Amino acid sequence: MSNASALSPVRLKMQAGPGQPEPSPALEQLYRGFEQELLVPLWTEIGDLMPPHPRSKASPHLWRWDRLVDLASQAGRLVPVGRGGERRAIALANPSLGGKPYATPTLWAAIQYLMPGENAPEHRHSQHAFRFVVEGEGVWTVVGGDAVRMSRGDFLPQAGMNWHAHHNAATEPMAWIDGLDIPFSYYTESQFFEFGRHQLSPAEMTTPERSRSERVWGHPGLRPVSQTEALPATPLLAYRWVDTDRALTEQLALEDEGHAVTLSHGHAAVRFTNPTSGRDVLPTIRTEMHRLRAGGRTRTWREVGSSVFQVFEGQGTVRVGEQQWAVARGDMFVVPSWVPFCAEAGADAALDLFRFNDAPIFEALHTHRVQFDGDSGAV
Ligand code: 1HN
Repeated sequence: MSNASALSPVRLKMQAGPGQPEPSPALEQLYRGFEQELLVPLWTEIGDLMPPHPRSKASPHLWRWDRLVDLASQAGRLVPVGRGGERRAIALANPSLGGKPYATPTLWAAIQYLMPGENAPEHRHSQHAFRFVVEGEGVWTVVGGDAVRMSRGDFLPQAGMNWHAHHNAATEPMAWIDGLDIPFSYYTESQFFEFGRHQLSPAEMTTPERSRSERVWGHPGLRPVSQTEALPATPLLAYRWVDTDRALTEQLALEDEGHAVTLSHGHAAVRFTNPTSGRDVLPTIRTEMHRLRAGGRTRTWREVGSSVFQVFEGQGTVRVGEQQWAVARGDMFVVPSWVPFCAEAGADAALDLFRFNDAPIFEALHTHRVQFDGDSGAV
């Protein structure tokens, strides 16, 4: 028995406290019996298993863009990209998640770097993904044979099981960020991965201004009458900065004219959506662009699920729980589940924030909640 107990991963401690029995030799023996048979009584665990509200294991944390780019460019010189490693992608590891490459318990976030002329080989996987470009241009991502240009401010979703490769057709290196639901897929043991072809065809290596997907789907409010199905993920492979920027600019201009569609005063926001359904672009990931006027601020809120932000432009201050950071272009930070968040633009310039989160997962499970400061916490 002592041998089996020594090998058991279950470790139970007699504890004093409410709901706990009095320690005694008989209780000690009972607990060793539980350990041996791999049993865990609820009364020792309930506080951790069922807290009154989410208590994230993840920490608020900030990564500075200049450090990310500096290390990624060193990797560009030292580490080849090709079959096996697949991508020169360097993940943000939340300091409280055991050194795993997880920005949050559900989300992967990385900087990816491609040198001039380099190709990241074709593959596909069940994880849903997107790219967001905070600076630079010159890389085309080829999704299902459709070459899609990537430029500053563009958002490029890429749903699970689509073949994809990237190539840098320019003379400069390029960096961008990747977001994927890798940790969620990992915990739920739902991943599939396949290698693709070693080389794309010459037709796929072209560099068109507009992808086929944009020519079909990239017309506001218009869909081809032949395409009536509501797809689970967006078929539009690029959401261009010119459109996102105009939508935010118009919201703030309308506010000035007395027709407010802003989230709160001075805080415009848009969500990237699937044109076949009006829903989120990906089944597991929500993506948005927020703009605060110079001197403006968001309300303070918290919500179920975790977010990753990247500063697209401007300067300001963000607060995540007890942490407060002055932020600038490219900086990335994490807001864990149910931790209060607010942001404030600097006095002289607007602040644009790209954010992604896992809200579609919780909405599908009917467990998503948002609470604004001063509200009671409506579901
Ligand atoms: C992946 O395929 C990409 O295609 C980026 O750019 C990051 C991280 C893990 C697994 C696959 C990409 C990835 C990835």
